[in-house]
Amino acid sequence: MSADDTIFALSTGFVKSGIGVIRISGKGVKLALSLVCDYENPTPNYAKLCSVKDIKTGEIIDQGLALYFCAPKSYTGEDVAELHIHGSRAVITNILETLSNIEGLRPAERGEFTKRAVINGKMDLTSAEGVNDLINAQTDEQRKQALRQMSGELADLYEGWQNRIKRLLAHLEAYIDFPEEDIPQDLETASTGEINALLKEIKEHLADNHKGEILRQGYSVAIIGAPNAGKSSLLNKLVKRDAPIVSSLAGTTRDIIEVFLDLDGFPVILADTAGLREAKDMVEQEGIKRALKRAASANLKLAVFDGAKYPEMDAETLSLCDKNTLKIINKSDLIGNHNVITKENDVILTNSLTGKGLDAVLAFIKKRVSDELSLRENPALTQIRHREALTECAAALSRSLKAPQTDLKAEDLRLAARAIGKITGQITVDEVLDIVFKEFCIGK
Ligand SMILES: Nc1nc2c(ncn2[C@@H]2O[C@H](COP(=O)(O)OP(=O)(O)OP(=O)(O)O)[C@@H](O)[C@H]2O)c(=O)[nH]1
Ligand SMILES: [Mg+2]
Repeated sequence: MSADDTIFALSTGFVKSGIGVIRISGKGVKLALSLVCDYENPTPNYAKLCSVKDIKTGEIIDQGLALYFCAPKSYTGEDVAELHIHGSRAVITNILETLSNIEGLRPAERGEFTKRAVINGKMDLTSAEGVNDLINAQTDEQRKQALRQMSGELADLYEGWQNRIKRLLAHLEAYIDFPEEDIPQDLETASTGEINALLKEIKEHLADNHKGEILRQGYSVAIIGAPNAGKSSLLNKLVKRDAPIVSSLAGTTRDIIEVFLDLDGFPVILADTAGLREAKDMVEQEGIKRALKRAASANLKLAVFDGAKYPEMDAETLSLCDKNTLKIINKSDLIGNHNVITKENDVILTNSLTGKGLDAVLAFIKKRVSDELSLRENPALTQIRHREALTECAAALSRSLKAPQTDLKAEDLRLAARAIGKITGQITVDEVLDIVFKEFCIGK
């Protein structure tokens, strides 16, 4: 597998569709166009109607448009061609097969087009991640975040910090070259001030409650409570379909049942869980273990209590309630004459048979999610690897403040700049590239 190979792949989905796009990138693009489409000396950025043929038999497979982009003015920075053909399995399979018969051409790996774009300096690594997030965006807020990242907002922020560190380093290095000279006091003070300013900005960026990562992965809401409280009924009513089974038997739900919701553009993963109790049955015990685990990792818990038992409230469920919990008393039709104190947003009464009270539950979730995840001026970090590298950068900056000698201070600043380089891809460790691009689809 070499970076010199010419790669090709279907860039659109492998489903029956009006048009399918096959992309080719590398030195062999012109050869491929001449062999497969009889298209010699292709004109850059121009679409030409061609017959696409099997290079072995000469049989015409399909007719379509061939586009040519001349290096370096292409997505990958190499010569690129796109064949816009009919999106049938037969056409696509035949064309991919005939391309693989051309010497020097091979099928692309996951994300290999974008990886080449990064290697050829067309985009940085965070923008490449933005491309992948944009492809995977299910909601509008995810799309906006991905687009900002793809357009380079995160790269600009990080490169800005890196340039400031490099500037400090340059000043220090000037003095290291003249070891007999002490660093003048004003340079020392200025560099301490700038390092503290950088540290403040980086720490603020890190202390974002994982907003960008949650928006990317989905906001997790767990429905918990005693058996038969009506958790599954509540979920079904909230998502307006029959997802989990509902029954009057206590202990119906065992596994975690997840349903994806797009709430005003925010991605929410709503999870129904097994009812909490002392279970004897092994399967139920496992289900409860999973329920507790999900409750612990969820961004928000909906604690459902059985209104038929009110004012008694399940003790185990109560013990799991914290500031990230909305208490719901379900079966409000069976509460009777008890006067429930609902105070503002503290408790919501619902009836999962009629749907009464569920608008208030949805409104509560929407407000929480949008308060927690709304994008601000600065782009949010979206990947754990950004967090790790920035933490490393901040640690190096803190060390540099305490370093007893100029050369040690400079070394720490060098490490701080390097940590940021890992995020943007200036320091391309193969391992990092592999981690980033294995998440991509083939053809991108
Ligand atoms: N009267 C009344 N019955 C309800 C209400 N919500 C659910 N039920 C009934 O309560 C029973 C239990 O409902 P489920 O939704 O299966 O309860 P669950 O909490 O998921 O139970 P487990 O899966 O066993 O933990 C079913 O017979 C529902 O029809 C409600 O608001 N009012
Ligand atoms: Mg259930």
